[in-house]
Amino acid sequence: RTYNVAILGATGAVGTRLVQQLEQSTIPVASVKLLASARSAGKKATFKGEEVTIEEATPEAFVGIDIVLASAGGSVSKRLLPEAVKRGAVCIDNTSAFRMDPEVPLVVPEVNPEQLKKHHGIIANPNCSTIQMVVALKPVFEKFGIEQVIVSTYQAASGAGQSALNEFFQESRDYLDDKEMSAEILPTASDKKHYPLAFNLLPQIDVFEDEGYTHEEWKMIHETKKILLNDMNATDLKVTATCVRVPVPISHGESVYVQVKDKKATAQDIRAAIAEGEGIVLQDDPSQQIYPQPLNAVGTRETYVGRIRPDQENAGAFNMWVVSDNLLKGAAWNTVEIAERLVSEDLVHPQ
Ligand code: A2P
Ligand code: 11C
Repeated sequence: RTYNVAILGATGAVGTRLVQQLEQSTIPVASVKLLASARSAGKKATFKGEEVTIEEATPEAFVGIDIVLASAGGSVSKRLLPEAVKRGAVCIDNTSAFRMDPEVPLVVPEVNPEQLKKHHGIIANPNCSTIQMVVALKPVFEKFGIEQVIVSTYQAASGAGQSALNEFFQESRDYLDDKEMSAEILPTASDKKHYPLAFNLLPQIDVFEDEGYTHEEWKMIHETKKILLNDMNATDLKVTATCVRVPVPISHGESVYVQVKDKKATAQDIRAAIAEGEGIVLQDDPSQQIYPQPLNAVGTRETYVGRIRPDQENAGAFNMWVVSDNLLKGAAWNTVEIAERLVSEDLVHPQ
């Protein structure tokens, strides 16, 4: 059979890539509908060489749609995805709107594909920084068990959307032209103060929550537990995070410190397990200065892992460096990959 697909937020940084990834996917697409705000209605885009007119996203727009790929912000998802489900669609949502709902599977296909069977119409795509970390950790978790993860992120500007990316480019030009930089979006549109990212580092992604953690850090902690242990508050896996925005356009980097349960595991064991992990490319050869870099990851679907080394003062603990395209594996590709699995396992319209 074939499927009618709608992309919600089709003009955004992730949305335009959802269109691309769907074009390249194995899904037999009967028709595609591109939805955005009223501001974009009437603009033109293309799908597989055919012109498609962008439409305003309304509840009626989902009539006849089988699969919705959504990336138009949390409030839009909260308002429109239940309407799409009512009209018979399965929705894969890139926002954080439904991720912590116990009824909603939070899925990375390489890590917990079994959760897809439990969906009731909405499947959540995790946060980009969580996705690449759990892809890298999955083979380590399976073979050696994990007690604790301590992660520091180096997150690209595009994680905050197309307008944040444009703001970062403008600041960079202004700085080099000796002009004053002006910031109106980053660190986050939802907070009061704004600072330039160009030639800077911003240790704030999203708004502040309890105990001085940002919401991005909170997501990395609780999403990781939900994906690996199916319990967002699991206590037998400790996770802590520091999330930093860096002046890089696309692809997040992460310094991941992992303490495994099997204290006999060596760095070579960890490297061998990661080398075989699904969706991972090992780039780890210090003698040849080979390690993952954001520039090289852009436009690819894989997660790159390198700099794997033991903590020399703590048996069973390892450092590694993880890089992935935040807009593809972190968002558009993970979403389309979920849709491919739903199609191949006949889970689009479960009985
Ligand atoms: P539009 O371009 O019409 O504003 P990004 O994540 O890059 O900021 O993109 C956000 C996406 O969400 C865009 O496609 C944007 O469309 C869309 N969007 C924003 N607000 C709404 C809304 N109220 N209804 C539908 N789509 C929206
Ligand atoms: C960022 N990780 O880099 C965020 C973007 O929960 O889907 C993705 C936010 C989310 O700003």
